[in-house]
Amino acid sequence: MDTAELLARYEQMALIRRTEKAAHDLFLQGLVKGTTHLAAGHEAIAVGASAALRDDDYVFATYRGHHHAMARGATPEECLAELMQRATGLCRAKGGSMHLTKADAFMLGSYAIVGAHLPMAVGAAWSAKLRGTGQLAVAFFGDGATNIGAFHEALNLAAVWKLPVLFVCENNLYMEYTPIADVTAVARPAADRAPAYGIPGEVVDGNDVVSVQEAVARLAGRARAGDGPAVLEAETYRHFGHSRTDPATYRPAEEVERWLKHDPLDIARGRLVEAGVPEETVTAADERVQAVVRQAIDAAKNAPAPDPREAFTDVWADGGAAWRT
Ligand SMILES: Cc1ncc(C[n+]2csc(CCOP(=O)(O)OP(=O)(O)O)c2C)c(N)n1
Repeated sequence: MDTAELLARYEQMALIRRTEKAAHDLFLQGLVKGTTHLAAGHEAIAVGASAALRDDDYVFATYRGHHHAMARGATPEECLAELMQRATGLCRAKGGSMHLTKADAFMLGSYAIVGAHLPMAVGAAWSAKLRGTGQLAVAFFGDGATNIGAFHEALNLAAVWKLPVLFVCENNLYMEYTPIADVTAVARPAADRAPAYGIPGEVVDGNDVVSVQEAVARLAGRARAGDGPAVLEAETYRHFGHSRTDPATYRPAEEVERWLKHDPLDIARGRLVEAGVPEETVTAADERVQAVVRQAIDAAKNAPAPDPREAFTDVWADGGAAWRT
């Protein structure tokens, strides 16, 4: 990856980080209702993977999905406005934090039922294979999803039909509050299960955007060539608690400290400096990001609430005609 590309990845990760921080602050101000599952710490997985995909590849995420929506082109303003239930939100205030969706960029949603979207990604991959479009489907999910039946059903069918689908596990060591290691029979909850279905399972440093991009590019190339699905387990750590109300006191202090030192932004910044990019160039990227997010916060705060007459638009594929009659 050349330095211009790496700088672009850094800037996109920094944009996600700042937007997540803004979401956190806006929640504390009472402007974001419901809850939020922030992806601060997970940025390199979304940014690295997205850079390795085609624009028309399908992406499916979990309720911890702000980073995936943004990696596929959603703006901080659209995301924050959605979290604040504004008419200008990404889903016109009908999705909220847990359901960010950008269908026009083939990002087919964020799902709150753990594991539920893995079979959907398999369906999208099956459709792409039948239509011969060369598209891939990628499902991003947490380590906890690997103990859900849908994970195993999805891997099995994807392998049987040799579908162009990637299963990317964001292993942040914890489910809600439970360490994944306490409830899983194998050390690598996603990668160690893949061989049982005859598909490759790899582990990657999920905080290193370069490693993630390279791994996804390789596995995507393989899947597109007709060699079938793969599992990629990306090791990472969340900077906040599971959701807004969780202070995450169950995590050992030394573990938190170790992972905070292995920050995706620091790693990318280190790579840039090592490659000879001046510190000021990186700082200028940080400043651009700050300005964009500041403007996004203002715009979202000033945006109107949705018109109640739009309550039933964009809800059914047929506009609701069948349901109403
Ligand atoms: C089928 C199902 N069971 C339980 C829950 C409640 N729940 C929400 S998030 C979560 C933890 C999932 O952890 P993981 O898959 O590791 O993802 P992370 O939150 O760490 O990103 C649980 C159990 C749910 N949403 N869906």
